[in-house]
Amino acid sequence: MKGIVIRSTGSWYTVAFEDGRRAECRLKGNFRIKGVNTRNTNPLAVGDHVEVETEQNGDAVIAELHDRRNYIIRRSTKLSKQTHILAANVDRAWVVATLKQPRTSTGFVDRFLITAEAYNIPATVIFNKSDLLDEEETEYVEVLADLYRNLGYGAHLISCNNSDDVELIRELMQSKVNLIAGHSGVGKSTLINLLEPELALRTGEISKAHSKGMHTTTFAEMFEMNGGGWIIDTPGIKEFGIVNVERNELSHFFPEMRNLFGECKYHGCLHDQEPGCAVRKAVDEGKIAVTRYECYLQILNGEELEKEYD
Ligand SMILES: Nc1nc2c(ncn2[C@@H]2O[C@H](COP(=O)(O)OP(=O)(O)OP(=O)(O)O)[C@@H](O)[C@H]2O)c(=O)[nH]1
Ligand SMILES: [Mg+2]
Ligand SMILES: [Zn+2]
Repeated sequence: MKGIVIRSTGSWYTVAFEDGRRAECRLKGNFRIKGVNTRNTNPLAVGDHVEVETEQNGDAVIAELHDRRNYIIRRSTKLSKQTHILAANVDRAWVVATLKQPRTSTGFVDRFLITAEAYNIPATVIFNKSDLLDEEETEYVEVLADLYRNLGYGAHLISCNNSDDVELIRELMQSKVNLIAGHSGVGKSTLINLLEPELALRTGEISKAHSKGMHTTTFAEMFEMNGGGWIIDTPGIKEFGIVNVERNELSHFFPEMRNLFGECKYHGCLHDQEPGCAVRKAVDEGKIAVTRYECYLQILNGEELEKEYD
C-alpha cells in the first residue's frame, strides 16, 4: 500500500496512508534505492512516497521508494562530504530567518534559495521576530525582503505575536506541502503551533549567553493542516552547504545573474575577474545586490561545490 513518510527517527519511519491510518515501519531487509548516494546520511526522508508491505509476522515494512518529484538537500557543514535530505516532494520551501536572537546571515538564506532553485522548488523567506526590531533594523530587513521579492521569491517580515501575520502565512501554506527550515531558535515550531494549535510542539528558549536556539526540535516531522495541506517542521541547522552544483552552473541559480546569461564577453565567464563581465557591471551599477554577489563569490571560490568531492 502506498503512503507518505511523515516522520523518521533513525531506523523507524512513520508512514501515513490516504485513509488516515498510520504505521510504524522499518525498511524491508533487501531495501535498496536506485542510484543511492553513499554520502547521504538518510536513505528516506520525510515527504517520501513509499510502498509498504506487511510481512508474515505482521510487521509493516517499507519495500520501495517511489520517484521523488523534488527534494531539498544540504551538507551539514560547507566542508562536509556527507549530505542530508531535509524533505522530499515539497510544493514550497520556507526559510525562517531572524536578524536577532539568533542572527541569520544573508549567506545562509542565499544558500537555501540556491538549493531551492537547483531543484525547482518555489521558495519564501520569512523574517520572523519583527517585534524585536527598532525602526532602523526594521527598515534594513524590509530592504532585504524587497530584494528577495524582486528576485521572484516570497518574502515576509512577521512576528509570531501578531495574529494577522500568522493568518497570512496560513493562507499561503494551505493545500500545499510546506517545508520549514532555518537556524535553531528562529521560531519554526512556534509558528507551526500557532497555525495548528492542537499539535503543541515543543519550543525552546534562546540562550541568554549566545542568543542562539537550543535545538529543541530533533527530527523532521510532517503534520497535516486543518483544511488541507502539510507542514514539515525540521530541526535547526547551523549551516546550509550546497550539494550537486558545479562552478560553471552556480550563476544559473541566481535569477539576477541568469538574466544576463550570454552577455559577458567570454563564453563560460564565471563572473569573477574576467574582463567584460556583464554581472560585475551590473553589480557596479547597483543592479545586483552586493551581498548576493559576495555570497556568489564566496561559494564559487570556496570548497563546497561539486568536483572537489568527485
Ligand atoms: N520575540 C519573539 N520571540 C519569538 C517569536 N517567534 C518565536 N519566538 C521565540 O523564540 C524561541 C524559539 O522558538 P522555537 O519555535 O522553539 O524555535 P525553532 O526554530 O523551532 O528552534 P529549533 O527547534 O531549536 O530548531 C521561543 O522562546 C519562542 O517563543 C517572535 O515572533 N517574537
Ligand atoms: Mg523547533
Ligand atoms: Zn561574467
